[in-house]
Amino acid sequence: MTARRLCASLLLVAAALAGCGADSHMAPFVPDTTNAAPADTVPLRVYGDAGGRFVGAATGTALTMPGDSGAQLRAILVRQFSMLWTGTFMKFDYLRPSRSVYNYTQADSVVAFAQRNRMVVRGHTLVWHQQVPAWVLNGNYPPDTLRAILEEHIENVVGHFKGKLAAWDVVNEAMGDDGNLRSTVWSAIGPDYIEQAFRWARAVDPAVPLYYNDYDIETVNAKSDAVYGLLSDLKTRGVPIDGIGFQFHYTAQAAPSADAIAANFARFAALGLKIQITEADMHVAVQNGFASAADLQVQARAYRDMVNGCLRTPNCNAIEIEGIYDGQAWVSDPTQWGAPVLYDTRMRPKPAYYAVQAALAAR
Ligand code: 9MR
Repeated sequence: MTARRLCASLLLVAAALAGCGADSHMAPFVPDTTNAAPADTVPLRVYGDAGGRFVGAATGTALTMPGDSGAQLRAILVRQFSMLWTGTFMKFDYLRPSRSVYNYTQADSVVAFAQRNRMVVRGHTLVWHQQVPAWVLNGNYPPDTLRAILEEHIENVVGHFKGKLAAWDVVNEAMGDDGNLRSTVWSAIGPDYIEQAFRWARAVDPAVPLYYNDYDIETVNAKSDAVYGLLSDLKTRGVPIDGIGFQFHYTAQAAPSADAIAANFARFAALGLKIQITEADMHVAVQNGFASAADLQVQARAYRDMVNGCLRTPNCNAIEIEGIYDGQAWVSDPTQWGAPVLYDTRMRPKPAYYAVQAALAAR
């Protein structure tokens, strides 16, 4: 057992050993993951639980992957994480092959898996400009009918999962990259479609926390200013919004500092919003599928800073990664970028894993 792992184990049984966590936090990231197995480490969810924060992952196809690989992936998922993200299974086109058909099979199996394993589920997402089915896009519906379609969707879906989710991403990526609201199929309903979506969701489930979720808003910038203005207005007018999700899709080299994250989070927290990190991935350059050891250290620091940004924000209650292992994670351009999450293609913990673990332990 390395000094670091001994230290982590001691933390599990004696959280009072505060200096132990601090040492882990200050030490350089351990690069020797070659022989490490997930069972050697204190699970991330243990540290998350101790700090009152969920640590989550996107399931991908982990629940159905066959053979030893599938079993290993599910073992990592259950052991390390306390929150699941359903990826595509709760998106509009997936749930609604036609106006009259609701297909809950896959999403229900993720929720059941989570319940069996003492995990919570983030619902994602009710209103998004992508993955809108052709029957909506090409339906040439007048605004009132489109409004009715969205309202009945939210009623049915939120009702189906009532009492079973820890969060709903009610509206996803409504803000354009230029800081103006996107023009989408849903904007034809009228400028109030965002607030109505929150109201319709709240009417069906009074308890589930309702989130706005977006990317490129993790630090103070023109887009986050615009989202701040939007959510500030919603809060002022009593629209039932509980939180904001920050996606955290970055190339590791360009990822923000903990200070920059915490400063931005603070202003949203001051609106009374809960905060979650919802889809984190930190891409690094890859050649023939491999990242350099130096880049994996940069990536580890980027993850550390992200976790610390959350830990410095009392309202930040979840850190979720968009994938479990590098063999199955979303990558914007796989020819140049990759290796974005905490476990490598052979399901071994990477420096980024240890960085997240150390940061959570040192909270
Ligand atoms: O990571 C998700 C990937 O598994 C899905 O195939 C893809 C299409 O459903 O969506 C990815 O998630 C997106 C998320 O829903 C919204 N933010 C951007 C994410 C990456 O495109």
